[in-house]
Amino acid sequence: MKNEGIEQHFAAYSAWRKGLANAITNFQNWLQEQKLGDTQISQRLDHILATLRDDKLRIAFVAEFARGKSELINAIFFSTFGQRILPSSAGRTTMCPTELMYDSDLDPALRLLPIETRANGTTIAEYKGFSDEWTTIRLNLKSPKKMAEVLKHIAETKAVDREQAQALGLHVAEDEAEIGMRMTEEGKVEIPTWRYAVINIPHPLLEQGLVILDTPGLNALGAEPELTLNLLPSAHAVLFVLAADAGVTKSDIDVWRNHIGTHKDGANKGRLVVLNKIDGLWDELRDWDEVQREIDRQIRETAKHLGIPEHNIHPVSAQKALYAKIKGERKTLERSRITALEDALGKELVPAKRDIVRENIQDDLNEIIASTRMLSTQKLKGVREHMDELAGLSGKNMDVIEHMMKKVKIDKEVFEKTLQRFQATRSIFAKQTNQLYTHLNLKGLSTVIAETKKDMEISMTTAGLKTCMQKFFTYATDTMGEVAKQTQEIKELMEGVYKKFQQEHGLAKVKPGSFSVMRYLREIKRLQTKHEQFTKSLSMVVTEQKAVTNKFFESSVAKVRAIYKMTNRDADSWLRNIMNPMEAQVREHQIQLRRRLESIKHIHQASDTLEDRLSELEHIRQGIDEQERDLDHQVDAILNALNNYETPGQAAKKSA
Ligand SMILES: Nc1nc2c(ncn2[C@@H]2O[C@H](COP(=O)(O)OP(=O)(O)OP(=O)(O)O)[C@@H](O)[C@H]2O)c(=O)[nH]1
Ligand SMILES: [Mg+2]
Repeated sequence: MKNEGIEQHFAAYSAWRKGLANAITNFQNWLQEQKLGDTQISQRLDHILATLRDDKLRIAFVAEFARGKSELINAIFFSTFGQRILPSSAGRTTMCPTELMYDSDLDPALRLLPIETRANGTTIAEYKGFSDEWTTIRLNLKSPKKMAEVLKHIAETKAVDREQAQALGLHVAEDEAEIGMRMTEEGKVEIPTWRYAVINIPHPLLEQGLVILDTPGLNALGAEPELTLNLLPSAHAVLFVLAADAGVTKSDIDVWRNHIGTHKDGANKGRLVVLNKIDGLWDELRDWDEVQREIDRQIRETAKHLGIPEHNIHPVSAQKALYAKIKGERKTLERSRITALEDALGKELVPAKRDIVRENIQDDLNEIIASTRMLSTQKLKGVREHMDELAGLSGKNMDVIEHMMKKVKIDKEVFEKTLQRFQATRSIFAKQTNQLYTHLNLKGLSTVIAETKKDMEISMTTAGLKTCMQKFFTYATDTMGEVAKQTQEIKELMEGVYKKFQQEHGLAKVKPGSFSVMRYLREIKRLQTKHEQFTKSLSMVVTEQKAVTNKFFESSVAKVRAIYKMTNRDADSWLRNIMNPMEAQVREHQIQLRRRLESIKHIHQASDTLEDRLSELEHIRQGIDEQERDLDHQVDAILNALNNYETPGQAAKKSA
């Protein structure tokens, strides 16, 4: 039995991506045929195509232990294996965050990152680039039984000394009520053997870019800050799982508050609450309606506890759903109510993701289209003016023609002077650009990071640590302020140049776009807030200082570095875009001036008749007209592909 809910949404999304990629490829080919594009535009289109191709969609399962996260993943995605694939059992099972994805360049395998890698402050993301650090175990796709056996490694733990656990930045719980690693009877501490697991496994949805993240319960959630600070916030959907038999406990509320959270501003998109294990309420002695009323009552309670609308809570039985899918029992499948959850997931996840992708490429596409349009408009204008000029010469004597020739020559000279000044501006532009990159220098950032680390290591008090961390965030925020100032200066400089070309030489109006640092600032602010919450929740004793320092570097510092990298990249493309349309226009204007001068010269020397020249120009004009019509078609095709989207429901209605 297939999980039609999500698969259909995903298929619609894939079709959209494919349609858009086709339209863009056609456009790219057409530009080349028409000799309209340049390498700049071609590279940008390649970049858009790569975005569409490598697009990942992340969905995370989060809850206290034993609520049935792993079972739910088995039921929704992996029933086709005919058995339970991810380990799922009573008590704590999944011990490390587990990512399920598919990369066809790699063998199907389970890759495990040892817990000891936590000691040196290197992030999981960084380790992903070093395959030697991981233990890799091949998966035998022909035998689901053997596969399930291999995947049991995810549940492995080991007993170590208290000092060892603390050196890894793991908090040891002193009693049952406290969050942290448990003590064994022998006075040792039980810790996960692995820090992170990646399962590379072929599956229709994973092949299309879906990435599933299974997480361990509360203890391990808090232990890996990268998870809470980066992986969960960047997930396109998060499923929070509760169990009907446990109700909403204090630790459930903790997970909800600290790791998923309710945003007052309605930014709860893609956050779904699942009430699992409703089969516990099925009772042969009660009639079905009564069972439903009991489920409804639990939903009401849960909604009240979490402060969310009732319709956001999805009651299911993961276990019965898995069973029903494997055995093909339609009745049980219906009762498990899994299909409704899958549909809701598809509806939440896919359109939200599509919007993100669309937003990311829309501006770029629009700019490319606009600059292509502008160039062809300018060409047309040039030819028309040229034709008018020549038509005006009809029946005029040699003096007039000579006068005209002089005038065009002067035009050309003035333009060349402006060009020279433009070249001079380029050196100012280069200087300002250098300044911009100095602010964003990664080496400079590394120095600040090293200083912060040193300060934190010698800091004796909690307040001292906090000051160091604050200082670091202030540095990052200030940098963005400088970047904003510098880019504004560059923009003003270019605006001046543009205006000159426009006023003196009739070039098309180009308005250089601004560079906004808003999103980087917001991201830094978000990290800072998250981190402050995180440090507040810690009862800081001296032994934990190293852990706090490590956590800070693993998560926030690594992320700030990533923000710098992103800003650098975005600044690169902004700078290119600010120069590019101007340069294309200047080139075109130069060609036109040369052509005008040439025409008049020929007529003056009587080596060409006016009629010949005019009919030649008419021919050129028709060519541009045709090109513009083609361009309209190309643009229509792209915009249609970009904006038209058929949800599975609409598609079904149409074919009915
Ligand atoms: N009755 C019933 N039991 C379920 C259901 N879903 C899961 N379980 C059981 O609940 C226990 C915990 O399930 P897991 O899938 O391991 O839970 P988890 O949330 O992944 O837990 P951790 O990996 O420890 O964080 C297992 O014994 C499952 O068989 C369900 O829908 N109904
Ligand atoms: Mg689990």
